[in-house]
Amino acid sequence: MPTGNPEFDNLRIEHRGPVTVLTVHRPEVLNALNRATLGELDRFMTGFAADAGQRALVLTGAGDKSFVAGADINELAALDARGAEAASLFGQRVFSRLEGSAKPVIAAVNGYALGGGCELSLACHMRLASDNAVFGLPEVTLGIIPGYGGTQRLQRLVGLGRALEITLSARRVKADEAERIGIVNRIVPLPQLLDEAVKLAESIIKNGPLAVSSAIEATLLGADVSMAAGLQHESARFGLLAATYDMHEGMSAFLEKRPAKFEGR
Ligand code: CO8
Repeated sequence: MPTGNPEFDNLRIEHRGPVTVLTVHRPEVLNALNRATLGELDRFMTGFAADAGQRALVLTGAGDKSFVAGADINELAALDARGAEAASLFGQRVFSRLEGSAKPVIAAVNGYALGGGCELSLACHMRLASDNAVFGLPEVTLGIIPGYGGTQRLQRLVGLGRALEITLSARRVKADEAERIGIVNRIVPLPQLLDEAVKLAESIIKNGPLAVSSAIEATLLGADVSMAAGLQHESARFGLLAATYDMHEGMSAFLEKRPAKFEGR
């Protein structure tokens, strides 16, 4: 069970061995993200990155109806131009910390992932969705645009035309369509969602941690740079990994027909 943590009002943390399950917990507003919650997420990421015992993150929302129903509209309604830009930049920075995590980050989308909630899921490395999950970017219905990276990340997953259609029409995308067009990796029945996300995390972290973090970094870089630059980075990383204990351990273990014991060095 996720437990309260005196450090955080709106986040619940559960450690399942080396996998952290982080639950956004504002059920009275379907887990909408206010400034305080974003600040907590920012602080959480600092601790998570530094905690060598925690190797992967699963992110979900409290309850069985909503992952995160967006930025908190009560706060958005009070923003002026300067405050809105600052709020957008702050949220982008926090979400980029998730995306930039050297440890895998998996969204377990358990219902509504709308606006900032959809953008939060897009900043995760992978997305599993429950069968009742609903994605969408309804910002234009409020006279704004996605401000937490949605205009950039959705198109990278589904392509320009689909991203524009979803953003401009503000229509809701149910789980089956989200899977078909590549927003989510897999649909899982709601009662099994969290266990499946943790299992996926476990299947990743049994591999060499330096290799996993390098693969995350090289793959994400590839979304932003030319093929030539991406390939060059891949080779450089490949070279660095060849100098690690873990590479020798991984290869030796294969040749000796035993499981590898990676040490992250
Ligand atoms: N913000 C604040 N409160 C919310 C939010 C939200 N995003 N979503 C739901 N709530 C509240 C409701 O107001 C309601 O409160 P109350 O009980 O006091 O009336 C409670 O949660 C339960 O919600 P509903 O009664 O509406 O539940 P329904 O099952 O009828 O509907 C929906 C669920 C469809 C999810 C509906 O609540 C809804 O449409 N919510 C808003 C979704 C939305 O528009 N999200 C996008 C917000 S804009 C955004 O995210 C911008 C991100 C970028 C910002 C960058 C700069 C800061």
